[in-house]
Amino acid sequence: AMLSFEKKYRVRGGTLVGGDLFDFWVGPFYVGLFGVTAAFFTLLGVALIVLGASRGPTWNLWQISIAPPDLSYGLAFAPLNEGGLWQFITICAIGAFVSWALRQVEIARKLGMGLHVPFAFSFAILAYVTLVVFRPILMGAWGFGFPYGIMSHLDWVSNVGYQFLHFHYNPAHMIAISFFFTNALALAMHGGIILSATNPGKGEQIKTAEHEDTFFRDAVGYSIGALGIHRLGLFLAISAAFWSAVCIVISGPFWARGWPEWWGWWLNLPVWR
Ligand code: BCL
Ligand code: UQ2
Repeated sequence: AMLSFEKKYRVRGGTLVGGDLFDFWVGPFYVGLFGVTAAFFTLLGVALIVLGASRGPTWNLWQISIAPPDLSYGLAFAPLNEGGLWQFITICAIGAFVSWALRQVEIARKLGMGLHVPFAFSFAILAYVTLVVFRPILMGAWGFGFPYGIMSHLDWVSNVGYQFLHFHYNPAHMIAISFFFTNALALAMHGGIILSATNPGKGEQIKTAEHEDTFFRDAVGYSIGALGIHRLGLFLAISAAFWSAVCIVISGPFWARGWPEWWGWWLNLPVWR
């Protein structure tokens, strides 16, 4: 069923390409050209994953893994069974993610809204593309991408981490983690204050923005404000993804030794020497 306000907003236009061709809805979902391309890449990608699993040694969901080509293939196409599937699946994944972002743009344009959501999602895509395209290209082989599997991708993260001896010493990794944690703090504070203000005691009135401001001024001497907290949250979340992309793209292309050693610049400052 359609919600009472939905009909009013189901207007034509706002499409980037394709004009009116796919400008319609299926149930609650807006379609658009990019809905079609997103569905296409998703279905094809998932089918290729199932094909890869069928050629693998197990149907155990946790152990299924589709690996990138051996490093010896460099940046060439590999045979399907030797990483070629991974290459096609990667193309499908990027096709689906980018389609999804462009569909968000079309919906936002249709509604006359800002492009903040697709802008934010593009940072998640950036992190993914950095892992499976930019870094492998900079390193000279698709084999530097991570394998598509639940346990296998964890093994990859652990292995790559230990190749750099102690990944916690990667300065961009430090910044990324700090943004992730601060983001959790900010969302916990925000979710907490909103629920506390909208769930007053029995018989009491719902509390106002001034109550929220006053709570934080009493508690920590400062309130960032109702609009401010959303700007802060978006900034923290985007920064977390951005610095994640930075931390992995510099590991190898920029710094090929252990990360603890990178901090030699500090010990070598003239002040100490
Ligand atoms: Mg580390 C990376 C935190 C310990 C080695 N590490 C990361 C970062 C993050 C992090 C900063 C991963 C997030 C990310 O990239 O998001 N690491 C972290 C923390 C600790 C930690 C908090 C900790 O100890 C408390 N790391 C270690 C130890 C090392 C180590 C010391 C291993 C021994 N770490 C590494 C390595 C890497 C990281 C190696 C990385 O490569 C990774 C990183 O920075 O990657 C960029 C970005 C988000 C994405 C990539 C997701 C993209 C999503 C796409 C666009 C959409 C998906 C849609 C989906 C399929 C659809 C689902 C449909 C559903 C129905 C809804
Ligand atoms: C706030 C405010 C909100 C909020 C939150 C705050 C009324 C409803 C959570 C408090 C935020 C502060 C003090 C900034 C914290 C900074 C960091 C880096 C975590 O003031 O306005 O709106 O939800």
